[in-house]
Amino acid sequence: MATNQNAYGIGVVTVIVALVASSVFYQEYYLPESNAKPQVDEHILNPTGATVIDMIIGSANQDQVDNFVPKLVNIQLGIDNNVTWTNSDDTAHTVTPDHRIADSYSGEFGSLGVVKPGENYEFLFTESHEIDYHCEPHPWMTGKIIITKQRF
Ligand SMILES: [Cu+2]
Repeated sequence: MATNQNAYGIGVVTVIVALVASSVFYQEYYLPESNAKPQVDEHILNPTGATVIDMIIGSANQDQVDNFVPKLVNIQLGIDNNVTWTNSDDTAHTVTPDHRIADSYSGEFGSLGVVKPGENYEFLFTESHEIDYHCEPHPWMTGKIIITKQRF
């Protein structure tokens, strides 16, 4: 009888140890991979370079050809995916996507209000996107950015 109880006790302890071990494994190794919060590569969070798109003087004038300069920008994650729009004009502008777009790390893309003269709008892209955007008060001001993964 005593032997049977000991064997039973060892069985229970074994099950408990197995449960604790699998729970530790789950929390330490499994959860970080499956978490909904995006895990972004360090080199994407801290790219080597930066991209600047200038809203040049005279951008509010419909007859002026250039406004967002450069108008088309190709961006690679880990290189120049931190983008700043500078307003060098004497009029307030916006950076507004033609269609709503959100980066799963940085959130909704687009300036919340206007970017006043001398002010900036900055956004860190962490995923591939192709974005057509414009200025809300001056819809003839348009630009495009294409963000792609780095090719090794
Ligand atoms: Cu504008």
